[in-house]
Amino acid sequence: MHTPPLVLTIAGSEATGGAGAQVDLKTFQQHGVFGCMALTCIVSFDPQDHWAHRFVPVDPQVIADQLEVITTTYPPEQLDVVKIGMLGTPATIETVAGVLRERRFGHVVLDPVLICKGQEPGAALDTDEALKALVLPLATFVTPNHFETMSLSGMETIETVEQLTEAARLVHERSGAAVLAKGGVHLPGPDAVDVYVDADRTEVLSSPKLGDGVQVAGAGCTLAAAVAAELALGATNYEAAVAAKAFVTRGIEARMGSSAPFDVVWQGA
Ligand code: PXL
Repeated sequence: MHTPPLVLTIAGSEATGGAGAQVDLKTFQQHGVFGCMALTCIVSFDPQDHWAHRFVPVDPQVIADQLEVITTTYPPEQLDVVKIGMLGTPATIETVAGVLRERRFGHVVLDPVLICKGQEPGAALDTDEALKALVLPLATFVTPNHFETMSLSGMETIETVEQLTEAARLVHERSGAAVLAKGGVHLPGPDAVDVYVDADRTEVLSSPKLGDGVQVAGAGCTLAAAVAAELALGATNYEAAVAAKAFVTRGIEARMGSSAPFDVVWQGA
């Protein structure tokens, strides 16, 4: 009998396979980790309307049903790591937060998806506020991108590594979680800089910017999923951050193009 580590993802479907739960499961498999999933919403980009997001939430009762059978099938000693991606509505957030309070996971990796590539910022403030109030305090590891780091820290500008570091510290103080704040392509200079902060250490992680300004979707989902997989394999938070960044960098180097206006990460690199 095989006994691989397990990870649960609570995330949305993105039909083309470039983001969301599809990316999570592929990333888990690639790490030799068994994945299970509670689906929160279904996103279909609209090719007739500039790939805008068409978003349909899953009924909160159906989300609760999925989480009930998953947590009953796999007891805490078997399933101790959860990754949280797109939740999408306050009702979904309340349902998920309720389950997280009941079933205490050792690791709660939160990718605080506030908006997706191409979406207008500020479209759903009540959802953002619910995520900050109900899920952020339960997270043990958070992976905000540039925009999300500004939103979670309250800082209005993040243009330097020092500002990104200060913001990551603020998010750590607010949440108690380990924070991997992603500067990505938003800070000037040749490197994609991320900052890792936990109670004991602050580290700047740099790698060369890739892609000549091409937008690559799914990097955030892949990063957080790789962090969760590494934690399930026994890594520390910091080790997981370093390994996940390397995994995403390889996946962006090997990215896949399509008729969509953005490329996607190849998790199989
Ligand atoms: O990349 C963020 C993201 C997460 N989850 C789903 C998405 C997206 C962006 O498109 O569709 C389901």
